[in-house]
Amino acid sequence: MSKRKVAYFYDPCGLTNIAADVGSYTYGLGHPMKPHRIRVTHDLVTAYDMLDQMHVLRPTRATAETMTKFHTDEYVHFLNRVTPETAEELTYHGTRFLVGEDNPAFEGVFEFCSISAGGSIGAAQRIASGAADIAINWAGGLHHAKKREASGFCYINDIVLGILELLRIYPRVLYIDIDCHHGDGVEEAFYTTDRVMTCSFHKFGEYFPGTGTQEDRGRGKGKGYAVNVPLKDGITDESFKSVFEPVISKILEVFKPSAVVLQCGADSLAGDKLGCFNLTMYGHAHCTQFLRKHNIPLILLGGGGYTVKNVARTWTYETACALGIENDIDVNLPWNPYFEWFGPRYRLEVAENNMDDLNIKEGSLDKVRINALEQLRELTP
Ligand code: ZLS
Ligand code: CA
Ligand code: ZN
Repeated sequence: MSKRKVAYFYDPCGLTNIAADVGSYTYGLGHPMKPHRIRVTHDLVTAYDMLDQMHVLRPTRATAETMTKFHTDEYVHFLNRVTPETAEELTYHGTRFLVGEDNPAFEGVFEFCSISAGGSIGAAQRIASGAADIAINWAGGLHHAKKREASGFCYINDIVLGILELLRIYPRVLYIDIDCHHGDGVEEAFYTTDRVMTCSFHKFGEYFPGTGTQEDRGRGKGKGYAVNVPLKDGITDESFKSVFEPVISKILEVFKPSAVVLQCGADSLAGDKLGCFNLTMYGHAHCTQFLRKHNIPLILLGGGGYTVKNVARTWTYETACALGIENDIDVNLPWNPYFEWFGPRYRLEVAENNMDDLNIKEGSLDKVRINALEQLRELTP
């Protein structure tokens, strides 16, 4: 397999004036979203000696003005001034931009968003200029953020901002989302255009955010260009591949994207704290490998993922997949600053567990696959 030019975005200097990185931000004690996982991933990527095989770039932080390419001025302005102390006052004296405990006004929230969005915009620019074939931003992938509202741990939609940057150059962009949750914010942003196809695989049924049925297909010019693959608990590597491969192959055939953005949310892995799927690291990374093989400019983004050591394992392995060196990786973990977290086995893999795959009951996965392929067939030129 031929080499690819890989750009890897990582901010080593978060929380201005404190010697720390993007992993230093915290949503607060007991919150499942832990930016620290970005640092653990980075330390593992470093320990595997991958840094000198790619362009390691510090993202230019996205400014408030850049964020308004998608978000409203009022919302960005609010986010830029809110602090843990003023959150209540700002919220109840006007519009409710942050709702509930999912999206706290944590210390440095705006800075955190500017790093996440800056990385995804930078990735898009690096791809569009031809300087990279694959660009990676594990601090991105925050797919629930809306034009005028934070949602589901997401404040600024780095993905939408990255895709808008790609659309300056490319006629068509494909967005694929393998996070266990529905990619609602990205779907909504491009719901009425035929220049962006969105395809989300997600748990559906009594699960956040509750959207993403196969009847939701886009509107107007965008009709048919939103693809949803609703799944049930316990999906295995084999089941997932049996729907991912035919659906994505068909999309590549009918849509012919000029660039692909893959949101690699790691809460679809077995054993995730919030997720309910049963994918191993290999099943998850298969999506990256499958897209790399097609040789279309590719952006890899993070997203969910709440069992930190498994997130780090998988995004590290996927970084190796981007480089095409996954077969040379030693599955016995090298020494790294978080080595003891990875016991008792100290191995790279994420193993599956023994939960039932509810997708293979009553042919439900077959129905979902057939529906999606039928939708795509209608787009055939
Ligand atoms: O896709 O289910 C919900 C909304 C609620 C239940 C939880 N309460 C706190 C608010 C109201 C209906 N929210 C989900 C959001 C999941 C976002 C996934 C993001 C992504 O992976 C992309 C990054 C949810 N699930 C679990 C929690 N929230 C949750 C669990 C535990 C806690 C602690 C902190 C906060 C309040 C107590 C919280 C949220
Ligand atoms: Ca998804
Ligand atoms: Zn998620």
